[in-house]
Amino acid sequence: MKRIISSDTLRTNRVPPGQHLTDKWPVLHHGKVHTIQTENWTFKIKGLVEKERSLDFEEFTALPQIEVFSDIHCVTTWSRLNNTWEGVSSTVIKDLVTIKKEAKYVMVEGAGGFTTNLPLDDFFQEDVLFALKHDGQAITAEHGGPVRLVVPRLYFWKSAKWVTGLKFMAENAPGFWEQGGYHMHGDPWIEERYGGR
Ligand SMILES: Nc1nc2c(c(=O)[nH]1)N[C@H]1C(S)=C(S)[C@@H](COP(=O)(O)O)O[C@H]1N2
Ligand SMILES: [Mo]
Repeated sequence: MKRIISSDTLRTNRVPPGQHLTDKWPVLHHGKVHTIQTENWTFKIKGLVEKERSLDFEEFTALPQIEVFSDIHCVTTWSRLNNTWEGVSSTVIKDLVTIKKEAKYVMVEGAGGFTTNLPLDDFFQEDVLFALKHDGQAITAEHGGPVRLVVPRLYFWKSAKWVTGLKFMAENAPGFWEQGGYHMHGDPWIEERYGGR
């Protein structure tokens, strides 16, 4: 399996401004914990693609997988270093559908109507993945299993739990937390916490 070291883990100071370290892994989300049976799980790729596509859990987990070593930075100020993830690289999506050239953003969708928006430049970084495992164990329901997104270089609210699909878009649009005032981008190194594009 290809191993990717997220570039932020190579910084001399790995803790962004205004953050403090925790060894624990807090559970944070809006609403309830979704318990998803893998038999009922589907991943839908919609929006600005030549042909929409849907994969079931068996098809999704048969895709080539990578391992990513990364840090987590939550906007509520905790950071957790040294996480190892396994799953499907975001770049694999490019082999599954033809993305129209007008597409510049993606809305990631999670169970229960959760959404979060990302520029494609951020979404297709080499360390972004749809994680199936964390530190060798299947992602628990509390942490967004069976499949959650992980976007190591942005605040953790962009890492959608209980992922159910993607919608490619020409224009940026705010997702769930972004509609609630979180930043449209969310770079922890320049404290893109609340408000702003
Ligand atoms: N589906 C869904 N995903 C979500 C959220 C949510 O409310 N719903 N919250 C985000 C926020 S604000 C954070 S900090 C992380 C927390 O992930 P964790 O509970 O695994 O630590 O999930 C993110 N993904
Ligand atoms: Mo968060």
